[in-house]
Amino acid sequence: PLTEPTSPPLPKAELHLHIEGTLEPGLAFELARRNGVELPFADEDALRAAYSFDGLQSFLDLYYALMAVLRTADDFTELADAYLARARQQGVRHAEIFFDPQAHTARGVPIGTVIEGLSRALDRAPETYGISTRLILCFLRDASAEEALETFDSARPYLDRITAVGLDSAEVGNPPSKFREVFARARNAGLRCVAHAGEEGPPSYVWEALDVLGVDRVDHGVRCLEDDTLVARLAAEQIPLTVCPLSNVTLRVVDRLADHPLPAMLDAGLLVTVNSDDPAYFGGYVDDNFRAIREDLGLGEEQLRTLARNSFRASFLDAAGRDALI
Ligand code: ES4
Ligand code: ZN
Repeated sequence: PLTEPTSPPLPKAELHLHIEGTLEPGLAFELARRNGVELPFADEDALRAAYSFDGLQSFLDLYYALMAVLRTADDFTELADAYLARARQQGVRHAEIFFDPQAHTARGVPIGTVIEGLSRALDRAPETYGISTRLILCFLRDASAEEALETFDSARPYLDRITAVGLDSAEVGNPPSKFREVFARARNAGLRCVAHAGEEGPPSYVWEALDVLGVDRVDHGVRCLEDDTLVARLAAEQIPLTVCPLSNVTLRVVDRLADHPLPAMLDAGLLVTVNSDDPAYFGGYVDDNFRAIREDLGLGEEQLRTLARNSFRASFLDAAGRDALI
């Protein structure tokens, strides 16, 4: 046959997913209308035409502009529900979901509105979609360390719904060490820690994420390959890396998917997972990433199964929860 027989997507966990990055143009315009927010685009097609990025910052500019339409708890519930419905179709059984409270509080939306709204969708996700979830509160690394501390303190009433803290936004010039104190505070409160590092930033940022922040996982981390000692450390300790292939192509971390270092990372013995990052912006959800790497990197079924199994191993589920899903 000319086409592969279609098989159901592999069951998997998604560990690197910004909920604000799942805002599709259709929902953005619907919420804009409902909330009386003026968007600087005439229609959905004009918005889609703006989805052309030359690096992380050009994407972030649009990402923060579009989330102006998210105002009420219901908006966040709808956003998360739309993601979960699509995730189920992509084989997702467990999702550890980032959110950026500072991107909302800066616009006058209280952190409680964000967390309550998201929680309403996540709480019913096991029954509605067969997906278990965790929430990861991310600090914006291009804001001050002081603001991150204030954000963490404002989240204290909600910590029973937060599994981990993370670090995202503009990487270069904002090393992990800037956030030593807030990560120490989060760990003292019993939270796990992750951080974006080695996406656009150098290997030294991955070292800092490990040694200064004490992260349990590294988000992206693809630039670790520039430092053999770092690769050896990540492999020896089996520290998970949440890699996002279509994101890396869209944001020009790699020139073409065929050049992506994922196969080299697997060969180096790294605990790699495949994720979608900001799927509304980067051309696909998580199984779309799996299908793209199968086609363009020539990965076989065995390697794809390893990547799916890794996603559960790298999750914050306990051993029993993991075993139930693998
Ligand atoms: C992000 Cl791809 C990426 N990198 C860093 N921060 C982010 N926030 C949302 N998507
Ligand atoms: Zn990300």
